[in-house]
Amino acid sequence: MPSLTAITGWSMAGIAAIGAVVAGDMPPVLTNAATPAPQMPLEDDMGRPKPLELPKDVEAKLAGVDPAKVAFLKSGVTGRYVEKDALFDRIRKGTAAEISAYIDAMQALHAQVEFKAGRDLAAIPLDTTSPWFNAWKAKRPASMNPRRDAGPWELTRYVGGYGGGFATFAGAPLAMTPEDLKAGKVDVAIVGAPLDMGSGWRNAIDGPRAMRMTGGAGGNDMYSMINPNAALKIVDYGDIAIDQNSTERSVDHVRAMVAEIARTGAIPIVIGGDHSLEYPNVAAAADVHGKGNVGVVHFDSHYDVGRNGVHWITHGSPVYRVLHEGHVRPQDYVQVGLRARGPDLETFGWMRNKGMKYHTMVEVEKWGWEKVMERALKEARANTKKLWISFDVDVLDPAFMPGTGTPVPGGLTMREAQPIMRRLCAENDIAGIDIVEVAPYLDTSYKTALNSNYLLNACLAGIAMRKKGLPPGYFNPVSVDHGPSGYYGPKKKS
Ligand SMILES: [Mn+2]
Repeated sequence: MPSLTAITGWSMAGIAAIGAVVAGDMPPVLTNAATPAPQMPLEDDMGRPKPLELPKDVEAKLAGVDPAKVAFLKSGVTGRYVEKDALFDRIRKGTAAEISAYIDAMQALHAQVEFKAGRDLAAIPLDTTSPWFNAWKAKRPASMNPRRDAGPWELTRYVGGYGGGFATFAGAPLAMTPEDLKAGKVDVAIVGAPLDMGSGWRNAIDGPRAMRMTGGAGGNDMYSMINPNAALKIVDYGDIAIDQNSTERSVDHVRAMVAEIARTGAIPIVIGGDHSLEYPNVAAAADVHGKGNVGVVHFDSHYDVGRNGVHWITHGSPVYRVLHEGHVRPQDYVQVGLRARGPDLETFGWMRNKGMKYHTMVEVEKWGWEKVMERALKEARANTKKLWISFDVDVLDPAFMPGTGTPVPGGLTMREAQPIMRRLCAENDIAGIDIVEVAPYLDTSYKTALNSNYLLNACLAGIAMRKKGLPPGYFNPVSVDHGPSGYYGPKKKS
């Protein structure tokens, strides 16, 4: 049994530390070790009911009430249904009969909410007699396909530009098997994963389709003057099969397919699909490169460390699953752009105590994007051998990214997102990338898919910059400045 301090989760020192942060005395570089974090309950107590202490006068008022009902109040489970001050007020003002009826009502409610064997489904049943049980993910054997040589093949008919054939990610040629990736010495395989059950507001199923149909992912990056399509061997690896009625059934196949790409030496870039994908994606990277060898930069307006949900995996809980299963060490997780309603103070404390790094829009508001970006880049470089970038497009402001299931105002601009993506890819050994929560039909314009493709282009340019050995923060001198007048001061060697 944990101590009471551990259960209530807060010490005075912890509250004082929060107070100092609120007062604005935070140094520009803050490490979790340097500022005391609030004391945290054990992981399994997160979000669970905590015992409720009754004030003396409330306890006195309950003197004649059935002790089992008083014990129910003290267990703290009523916290889900009524704030404690409202509960105390009701008891102070109520007659004995009213108080008794009030507690009866809460107990009746509680009996409906929690799982009850015999009444509730403990698992979602599947029809195991279906002749199609695994057909959705069963691959056709090579001997049933037309004969061809292994390697990527072009889907364009013409030599100039791209288009005129079939739409692919970044206008890249197609590959279908690991043998194609190996034969083509492929650097980057972009694959769709139209998973769409992990979010309450749908359409991420069309993310891959919209990004293939819209331009922006391929071609020259003016910042580096590198054309990733020329500098890298990029392919479109098709879509990964998804059971559209079950996230739980889909994630293991996604994990196997992402690992299949990574084992050939190609970098998998997964186009979602909802953010449940971060779990199988990062797990796949850890399968291939080893647990603890992969760090993650998680771009999102949401923290995605959801726990205690009914479903094993949703788009609100992939980070928790990755950490809980030990694929990534908490100190190797860097979150950027948080600004939604959660996490609450208790969960912030949990994240800090774990050693996770988070960069909220509050931090950006106080210190400016440039400083926060440099700090996140430094943490990404310091932490890991390999880096996975999980980019939930809702990290961007809805002005730039309206087509996403859970938009939150006050987000990043494209001018902030492109440089950090280019640099992360240029400065790290990339294990893989996902770009998720693109739900194009929630956007009456084409900018959601366009901006997502430009972010993909920034990643591809960054990967190409690293291949060419260009230094951190490199800009091409020709595109950065029109001539030798020295207007911006003495020229630096770049
Ligand atoms: Mn997310």
